[in-house]
Amino acid sequence: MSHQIQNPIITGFAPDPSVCLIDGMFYLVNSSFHLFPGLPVYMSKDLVSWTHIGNAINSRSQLSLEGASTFIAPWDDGTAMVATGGLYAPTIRHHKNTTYIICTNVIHGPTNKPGDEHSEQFIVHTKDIRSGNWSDPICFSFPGIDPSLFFDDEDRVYVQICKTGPEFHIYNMELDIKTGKVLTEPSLIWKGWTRGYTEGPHIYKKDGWYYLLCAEGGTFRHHMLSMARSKQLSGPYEPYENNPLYTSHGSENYVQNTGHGDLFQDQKGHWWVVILGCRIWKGRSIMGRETFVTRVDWKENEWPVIDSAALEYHRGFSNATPVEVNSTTAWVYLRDANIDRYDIQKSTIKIKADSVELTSQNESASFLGQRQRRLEGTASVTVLNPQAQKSVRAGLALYKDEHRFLALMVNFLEGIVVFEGINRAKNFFQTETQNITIGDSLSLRIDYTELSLQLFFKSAEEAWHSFGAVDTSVLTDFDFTGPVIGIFAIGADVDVEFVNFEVDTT
Ligand code: 6LW
Repeated sequence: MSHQIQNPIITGFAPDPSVCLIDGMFYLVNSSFHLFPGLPVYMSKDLVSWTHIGNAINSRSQLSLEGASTFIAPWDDGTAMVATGGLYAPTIRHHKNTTYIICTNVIHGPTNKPGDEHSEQFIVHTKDIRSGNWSDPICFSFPGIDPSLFFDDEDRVYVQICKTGPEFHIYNMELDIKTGKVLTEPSLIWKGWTRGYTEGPHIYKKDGWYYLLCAEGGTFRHHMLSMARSKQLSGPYEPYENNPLYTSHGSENYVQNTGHGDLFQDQKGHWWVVILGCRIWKGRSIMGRETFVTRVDWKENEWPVIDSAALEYHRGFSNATPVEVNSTTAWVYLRDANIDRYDIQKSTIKIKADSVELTSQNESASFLGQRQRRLEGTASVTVLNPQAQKSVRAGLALYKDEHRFLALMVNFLEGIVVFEGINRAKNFFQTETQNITIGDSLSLRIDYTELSLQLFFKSAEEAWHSFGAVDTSVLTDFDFTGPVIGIFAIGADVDVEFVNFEVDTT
């Protein structure tokens, strides 16, 4: 199987992957932060072609993403980390006809500053993962992120989790999975190998050993996978003498920041790992954190060996194809969007505008998007003139969060097209305006490559006018999310009609 692998297997905004095998099919889940629906679930029979089959958080009643705002934490070297709240690293496991996803909702507090956040741990489950129907969350408290589930031979369930705060160490506790009651005092099982940001724990039982896989070093340049093992679930865990198990740190590889991963077996019992990584070229990483897979050689009583070849290819070598999406699973909204304000038909989408701006931290702007899946492509849409004598700005945006987006929009009442680019983490603010011939519609287009975005607009019957270009480095940061391309409507309470919204056309 491995020679067919084209990495990344899930392109664009696909961090913190976790996989399980159910009846011969692989199912994979990623973090989704501030996007609703949350926790996208992908399916594959061969690890090569993947389909986005649904989202484990798909009903407004399951949980609130109101705290999924983003803060910017400046670093000493003048750069900054951009941290978005919401749905962090999930783990998917299948046990006795039920599939479980355990995850953390990170809720940023009113000041939206580092330290003013708390975590809610939750588990959702389904007996039929293909149906897309998931339970309401079963919640429990623990000040941490990246929970994982381990079912032992007697059907007892243990959670491994990274305790946040100053620590970032791995704790273990027994849980009643039906009620969310924590049955044992959480106990520290591993501080990690480098003792810096030990997170993303998963336990695997093999040859009488409990192997504990972790991510370390933080999710950026120093990211890595490390491992420890013990004869008992509760420890003590002895670190692997050749840690890290894998890192791209220090290499010149195209795929960098590799870490946070999950080991799994295929139908024949061969081992694999899914791992997070970023494609970085000329200092730009336009897709954010994505999901890669590679073979693992794991001999009896030994430590796993990660086959790095599939992760260490040159730019342009891999023909990674975007996941297949269907018309219902691909759409995303921001946080607690009121989805009654959107009417999605085949080629026409109506969005009710309101006053919430794209810069809003907790409320949800009227925005409907899809994850950017291709490194190069075109996004376009035609906005129909609402004819109401009310001020509305409507258009196309490449959006990462409330501090970072590039928006191309039309205001028919004022007869202008406006480009607004913002990245507060880089002190980048750009606004440009041009007059248009007011007609029944205006078309907007963004052509993107790894290096730049070219902006265009046109009135009906006219040719495309260039509205300049933006360097993609503007939206490359030390961040958690990835690019979403969407349409939005801001202003008076008016229905805005969009025709032929397309993303990633080539
Ligand atoms: C996640 C942590 C990480 O919780 O980044 O890459 C954090 N690893 O494990 C946010 O996705």
